[in-house]
Amino acid sequence: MKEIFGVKRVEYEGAAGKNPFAFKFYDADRMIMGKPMKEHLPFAMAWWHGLCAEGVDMFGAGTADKSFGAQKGTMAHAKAKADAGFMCMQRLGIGYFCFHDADLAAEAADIKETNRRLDEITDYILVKMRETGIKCLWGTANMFSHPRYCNGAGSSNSADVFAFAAAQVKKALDLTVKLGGKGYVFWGGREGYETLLNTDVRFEQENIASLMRMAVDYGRKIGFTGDFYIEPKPKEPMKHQYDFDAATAIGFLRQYGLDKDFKLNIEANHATLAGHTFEHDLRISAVNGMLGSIDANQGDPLLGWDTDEFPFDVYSATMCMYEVLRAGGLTGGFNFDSKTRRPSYTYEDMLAGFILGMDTFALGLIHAARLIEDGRLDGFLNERYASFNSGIGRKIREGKTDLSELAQYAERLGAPEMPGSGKQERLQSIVNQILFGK
Ligand code: XUL
Ligand code: CO
Repeated sequence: MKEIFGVKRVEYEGAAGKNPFAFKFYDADRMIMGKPMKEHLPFAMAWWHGLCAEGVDMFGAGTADKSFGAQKGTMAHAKAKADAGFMCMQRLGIGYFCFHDADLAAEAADIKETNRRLDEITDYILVKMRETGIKCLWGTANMFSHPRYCNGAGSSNSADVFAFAAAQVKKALDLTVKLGGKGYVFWGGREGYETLLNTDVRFEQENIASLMRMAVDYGRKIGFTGDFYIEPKPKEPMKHQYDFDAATAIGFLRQYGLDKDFKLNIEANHATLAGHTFEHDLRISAVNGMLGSIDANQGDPLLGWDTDEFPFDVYSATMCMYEVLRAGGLTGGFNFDSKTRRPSYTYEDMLAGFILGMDTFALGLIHAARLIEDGRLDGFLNERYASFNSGIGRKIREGKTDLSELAQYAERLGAPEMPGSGKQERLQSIVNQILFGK
């Protein structure tokens, strides 16, 4: 394939550089807290947004040409996309990719032919993986675009649709194992409902869990040793989605005994749609031992939908990396489930989007490490809960007291003093100092 990006390799040129096709902050080998940046930040390209998304929106056709010189829907096109994808990842030094089955090759009229196409394209991709050393972060099945999934996949009212979804999951797992993927994702795009008037919620949730259980059983049988992930999202396309946020997904996984095999894939824009910050959902996942992987994008606070922008919010990236570092890193990676804006339709724009996102996360990592090394935030946290280190506080923590003893203690006390200022403004000022001080 001929060069489409017009640059051989995007290199690190430093913060003062003016070259638009150079990293300003992502310096792959720079050591941060004892590890090179590239190990802290295993970046992945999302096949769908990178190679398939043409900028279509509710009001207009695509603006970007993702034919890559081939006729769309053909196997030649599937291969041209793979060529372009590997070229893009190589230019940027991105080590992983993520895919839906439907991203790799066009769906055929029957599943046998679809699967044959998927076998052919993954053979092709495997060769490119061996040539380049690029790996697969995770795979998944698209069980939300086709009209058959209008009522969901695992949550469909139709047993035949459920069976078809199961067949897709089985194949997507085969492909994930074939490509050596580290994870397998369930994003329940249409696993939810529009109105309770036509919905049996318990029935649907049981069926989703049983599809996931079957996926675990099959995956383990064929040698998949990685993590399964739920990617929570509260709404869009459905009005109510069952995997609302991290806490809801964790409750679901525990209820159905899936928590040993599953972790979470947290997407920034999904967390904000749920009314949380990105870092909230990361923290909830981490404290429950379920922080697996990240879909790195950002939303727009002025818009109420999933805009999937390349991340440029350094403050949010810092808070994200603060959570990731404190959690000891990810077992997965940072998948750019991000796309360029509709008016940014050139291949150069595509490269620029990744450069922006990678630089943003590099800055986040640098700042988060400084926040940890600075120690003032942690110091404050230790101090804040210090009343639990001894005396009655310690007894509470160790479960060695009860309501009667605590009531006697309270009577002796008369009234507790104020609990101590939260000092939020001082802490926020520390963050700004770390971000912008020299
Ligand atoms: C949709 C979304 C998906 C998942 C994979 O909002 O994020 O692309 O990441 O199915
Ligand atoms: Co996503």
